[in-house]
Amino acid sequence: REYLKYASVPVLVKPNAGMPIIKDGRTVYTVLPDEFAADVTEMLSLGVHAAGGCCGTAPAYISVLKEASKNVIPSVLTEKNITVVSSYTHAVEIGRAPILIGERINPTGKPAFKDALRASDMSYILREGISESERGAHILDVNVGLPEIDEAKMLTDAVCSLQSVVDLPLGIDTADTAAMESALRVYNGKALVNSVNGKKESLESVLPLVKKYGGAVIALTLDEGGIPEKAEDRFEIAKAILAYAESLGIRKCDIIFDPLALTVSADKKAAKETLKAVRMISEELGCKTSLGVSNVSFGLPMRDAVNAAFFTMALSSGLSAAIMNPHSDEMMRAYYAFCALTANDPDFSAYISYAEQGAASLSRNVKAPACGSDLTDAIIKGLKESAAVLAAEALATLSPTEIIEQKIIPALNEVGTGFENKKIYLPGLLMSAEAAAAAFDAVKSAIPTAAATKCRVVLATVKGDVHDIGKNIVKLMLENYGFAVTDLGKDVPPKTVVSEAKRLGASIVGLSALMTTTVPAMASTVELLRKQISGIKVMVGGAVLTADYARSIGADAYARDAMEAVRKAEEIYLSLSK
Ligand code: B1M
Repeated sequence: REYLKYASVPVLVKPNAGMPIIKDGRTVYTVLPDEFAADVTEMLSLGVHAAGGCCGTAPAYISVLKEASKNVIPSVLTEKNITVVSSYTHAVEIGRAPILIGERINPTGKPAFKDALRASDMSYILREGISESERGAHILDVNVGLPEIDEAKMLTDAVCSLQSVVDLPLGIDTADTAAMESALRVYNGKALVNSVNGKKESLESVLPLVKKYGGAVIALTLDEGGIPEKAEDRFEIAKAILAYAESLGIRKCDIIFDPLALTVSADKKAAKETLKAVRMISEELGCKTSLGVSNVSFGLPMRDAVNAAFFTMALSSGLSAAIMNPHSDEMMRAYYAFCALTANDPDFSAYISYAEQGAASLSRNVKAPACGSDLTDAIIKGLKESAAVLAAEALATLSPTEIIEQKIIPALNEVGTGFENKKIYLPGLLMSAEAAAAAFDAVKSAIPTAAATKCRVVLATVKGDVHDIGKNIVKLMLENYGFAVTDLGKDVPPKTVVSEAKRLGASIVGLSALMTTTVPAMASTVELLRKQISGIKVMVGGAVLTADYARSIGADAYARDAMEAVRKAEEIYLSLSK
């Protein structure tokens, strides 16, 4: 129902035969053909345009579905005419409640940001993005233009990194169309393109990209003649841009006009003309509007006060979105008050929450709540460089093992829970894993290495499983206690474990598995080891394992954590030396 409400394109469904479950070591599906056909036929009746079957369905499912749905009349596709931009996981509609576009990822007038760009310091950009999102921005404008850097590369890297740690849609803000195209190619979702204007060159270079990659575009009402003084003339430029965009097949709802806020101290009528243009474009042209609000106050003291007043006036004139600084309390107050007064915040919950908790309350768009120490927080937020620096700093007060146990593992547990509860998605999980690995690398070097005087251990994460952070910690601890360790890596087939253990003459094989779905691969690896290497000792571990399960698959030892892995390996080593 939700998809159909918004989609102007055909909706196709291809469901599984239910959720998979593991039974006797095999993946099985519990929904039967009749039940499957009934559910999918209902979806077709609601307006889904085509359907099929994915995992767990067999030809019988499709035959029954075909028969059950034969009288459903295919629905007619309708144009929904809503302005939406989206990230990988979230859509933001422009044109209902006013939308805040965070302006802070922009080097203009910020020497520290410029230095960060010159040093390719992505953490700086990620921190800005996270903090804007914590302050309540709905979309993040991303501008990394600096003459002396490769803007296409920097913009593309910034978009890739930001969309992994923040789930807000991004505005791709550049005057360089090569950079724009490169960033649009990697963008996951429907971007806000910032911007096109009425000049022929801009129309002909930007709008084809919007058509090709999809997106909503901010269109500035200026052309070869500059910015017209009068609202009526800006309105004419808007009409011309719209006509050109429509001739390329871009939908009217995907053009958001920015009639340009000019500096009021230089021209006292500037604000009034802009507000008039906002009204004309929204009422007469029926299009959405946006403004870079803060331009209005250049040259004046107490700029935030002027900005906030102008922002409120623009919202009253029909403004749909503003590019603004979410860290400005005056702007945020104006925004929440406006929403409360115009029934855009019907139960006043956003207003009251802002009033009660201020900045702290506005973490709703961040992929995970802030928590614990800075290192823990950096890992949760997926800030790789910061995590490495903070881990190295933490060595001043904590031992490497304490950092791993008290900071890194709790952060990963928090991220894992967020992932399970669908508050964090896979890109976020990956960024956090990378940040954890960077922190781990930073503390690793502080652990003294011992000479390998004990027996050889071959370690592997089992086939089908790519989780190796825990196994890497186990490796480090075993080495630290004098074992000679060969790490076969992750996703290792049973045959490779056996052949390498044989080739290296290992006394102990250590296997790690983190998922219920890969535990059977651990059982088959143990089975093969038992068949092919007599006397080999097997130790297993990983979050999903239990001592009982370890026994049931014939392992010699189970270890809950890395320290226990060392103790169990020492017991085995002593028993072998006797
Ligand atoms: Co994924 N993941 N993950 N993941 N991931 C889990 C395991 C999960 C529990 C998250 C969740 O849903 N809550 C879930 C598994 C559910 C289940 O089966 N019960 C899950 C899933 C579903 C997935 C994917 C399928 C997601 C997807 O694609 N839709 C996918 C699977 C890919 C695959 O393997 N085929 C996936 C991918 C990933 C990343 C790549 C993003 C990343 C891994 C990066 C990497 O390892 N290089 C990742 C991460 C980071 C996690 C969580 C968040 C953290 C795992 C971790 O590193 N923990 C995890 C949730 C969680 O565990 N809280 C989760 C810290 C580590 C130190 O602990 O590994 O347990 P651990 O190791 C401990 C002990 O267990 C023990 O000692 C270690 C140190 O104390 N130990 C041993 C471990 N091995 C041992 C071996 C021994 C002895 C002790 O002897 C040899």
